[in-house]
Amino acid sequence: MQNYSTSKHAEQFVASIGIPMDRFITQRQREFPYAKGELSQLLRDLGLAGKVVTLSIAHSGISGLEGLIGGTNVQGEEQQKLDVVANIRFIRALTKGQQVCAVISEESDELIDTNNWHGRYVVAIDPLDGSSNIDVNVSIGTIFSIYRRKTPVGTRPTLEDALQAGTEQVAAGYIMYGASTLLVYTTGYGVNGFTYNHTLGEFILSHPNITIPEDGEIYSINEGYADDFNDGVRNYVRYCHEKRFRGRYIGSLVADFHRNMIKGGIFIYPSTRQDPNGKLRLLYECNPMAFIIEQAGGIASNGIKRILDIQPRGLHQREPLVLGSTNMVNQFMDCIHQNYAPETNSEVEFIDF
Ligand code: AHM
Ligand code: MG
Repeated sequence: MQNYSTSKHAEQFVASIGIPMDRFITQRQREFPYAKGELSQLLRDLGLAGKVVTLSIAHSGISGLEGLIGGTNVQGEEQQKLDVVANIRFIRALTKGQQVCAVISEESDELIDTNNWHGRYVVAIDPLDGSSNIDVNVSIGTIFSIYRRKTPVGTRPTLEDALQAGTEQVAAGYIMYGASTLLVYTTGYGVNGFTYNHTLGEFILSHPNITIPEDGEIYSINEGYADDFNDGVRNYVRYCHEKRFRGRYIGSLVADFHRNMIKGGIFIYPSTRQDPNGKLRLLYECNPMAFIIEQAGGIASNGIKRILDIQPRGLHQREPLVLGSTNMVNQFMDCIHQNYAPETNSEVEFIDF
C-alpha cells in the first residue's frame, strides 16, 4: 500500500491547502514575466467583488433583493435585482482597481469603457449566471475571462481589445455561490479553487491543482428540449440512457460545470431548433469554461471546432457548447458525426410494479 503521508504528492497537497488566495497569487506572480503585479491585483479585485456579492446573495431574502427589476438586458432577458447588483459590484471593483481598460458584461449592450486607459487588461464577465436559480436558493455563479488589451496603453479601448479568441486569455475563472462560496481560476498553469472563509474574510486554497477524470458517468443537458435537438445529440442522449449514466442538470452553468469537473462528466448546451447557436455566450460563458476545462485536462468544443479557437464576431455571440471529460466528449463527437447508432431493440425486460 502507498504511504500517502510520506509521498511527494501528499506533501505538496498538505503544504498548499490553507494558503490565503492573496498569498497564493503573489507567489504565482513569477509565472508572468511580463506582468508587474497588475494581473494579481485584478484577481484580487474580482475576489473582493465576489465577497460583496456573496453577502448580497445571502441576505437577498430579507433585504428585498429577490425578484425581477422590471427591465430586460441586451439579450431581451428579464433582469433580476441581483443581476443588476452583481453587475454594479464587479464593474465598480474593476474600475476602481484601475488595471482594466474595458469590460464586456452580459448585462451591458456595449463595451464598457472604465476610463482607465492606462489599464493593460480587458475583462469579459457574466456577473451573475444562472438567473432562473437566483430566487430559489440554488447555486449561482460569476464567470470571468481576462485578456491583455491589443490597442496601445493610454488610448481609448476598442472592439479589437474585446473580440479576441479564447486562446488569448491570460486568466479565467468562476465564483460559485453555493453551500459555500468557491473561487476557481486558472492562469494557464493548472486550476486552483479557494473556499471563502466568512470569519477570516478570505478565500483559502481548498482545491489545489484540480484535474477532471478522463471518464465519467454524469451527463448534463436540458432534456426538456430533446425534440428540438438534432439526431446526433439525441443519439448521444440515448447512449447515456443505455449506459445508465446519471443525469444531473441544475441550470446554473457554474454549478453543473464544477460538479462535472470534480467528479467526471459532460455538459452540453447544443444548438436547438429555436436557437441554432445554442444559448451560451462565447466571451463570458464558453471561453472561460473552455480555458479552465482544458487546464484541468478536459475538452471543450462547439461540436465542430475547439471553443478556444473561435474568432469572436460580436460581444454577445452565442455558441453551442460541449465540454467535460475527454472520453465522454469524444464519444459525443462520434454520436453527432453519426458514427454511433444506438441499439433500438435492446432486449431489456421490464418488471411491473
Ligand atoms: P443566464 O446567463 O441568463 O443565467 O443563462 C445562462 C444559464 C446557464 O447558467 C445554464 O447553463 C443555462 O442558462 C440554462 O439554460 P436552460 O434553462 O435553457 O437549460
Ligand atoms: Mg449567463
